[in-house]
Amino acid sequence: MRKKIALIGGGQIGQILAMLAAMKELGDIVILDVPSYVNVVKGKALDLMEMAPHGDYDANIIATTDYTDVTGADVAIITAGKPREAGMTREDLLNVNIQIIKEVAEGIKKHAPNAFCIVVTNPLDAMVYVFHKLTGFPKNQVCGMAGTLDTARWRAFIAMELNVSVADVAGIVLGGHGPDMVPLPRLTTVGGLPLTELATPEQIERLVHRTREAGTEIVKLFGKGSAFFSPAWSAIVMAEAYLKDKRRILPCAALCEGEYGVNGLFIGVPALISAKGVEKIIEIKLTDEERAMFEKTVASVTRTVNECKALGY
Ligand code: TXD
Repeated sequence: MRKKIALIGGGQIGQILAMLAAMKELGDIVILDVPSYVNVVKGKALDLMEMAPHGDYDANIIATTDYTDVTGADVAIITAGKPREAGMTREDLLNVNIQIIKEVAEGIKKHAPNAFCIVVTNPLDAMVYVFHKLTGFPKNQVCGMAGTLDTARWRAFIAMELNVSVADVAGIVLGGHGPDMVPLPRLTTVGGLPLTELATPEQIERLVHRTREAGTEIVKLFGKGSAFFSPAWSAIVMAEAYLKDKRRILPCAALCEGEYGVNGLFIGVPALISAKGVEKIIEIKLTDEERAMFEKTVASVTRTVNECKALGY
């Protein structure tokens, strides 16, 4: 029997998720959206069914408003919520998106209690905290997608700057999904060689800054709405790691209980993703400077999570 992928939200990211999940034959796909938009999403589902003959995949793709249709899903990717408009911070979305996450958590808890859940909705680190709290799912079953995207952006900018293949750029970005995320130049390599020897400190500083502001750079260009191709691919990489037990090490917003000195907070850390979900958080020693930056992003995420707590979550 095919696996079942529940996509909660069939907007910009949701539609690309559906296309990629189909093209990778991850399973059958159910896209759930609100009544006022579901006909559009039904159209997207049908369009993707009609793409199958040339896309060379077998998958049943439907759209619905009804959580009973996600019953037994193996994976749930949650993009339901509002995206940013130019001039907005991710935190400006909190009040509206927290209500949406509440509804989604109830639906998934009731109908797909075994799904590996990947939250994408912003403000990411706080929304995954709320989703986990409301579902009560084990911590390995819930994570947030941000670090995988932030790392993709970091790698892409380095490849563009040095004019080399992105395939040869390896690195990691830790911390919350915001302007104080922590790219780690010390641990970044290009063809196995240290970035710190291939780029000047000024170049690295520029790359760090561009990565931190990458989401905002795109929001400014769009005016309304945010990035969708790269976020979708990043979430699919995480879903695939789980479904195929690939044992990938990916930066994810995972629940830290002492790791990196963080307690009770979801924040971007290197995680081993396997058929067990977030099998473990991998800890490494940070330099004093890296630790100071990490503490700053922890403080930002703590502030946003405290806002959720003040609202009763
Ligand atoms: O790295 C990351 N985590 C992110 C996060 C990178 C980029 C964008 N990120 C956030 O993802 C963004 O700030 C938003 O909060 C979400 C989704 O972004 P997207 O661009 O896909 O937004 P859309 O196009 O508005 O799609 C959201 C869909 C839309 O179809 C709504 O009708 C639907 O969500 N929606 C719902 N679906 C189900 N249930 C409820 N309650 C609901 N409310 C809205």
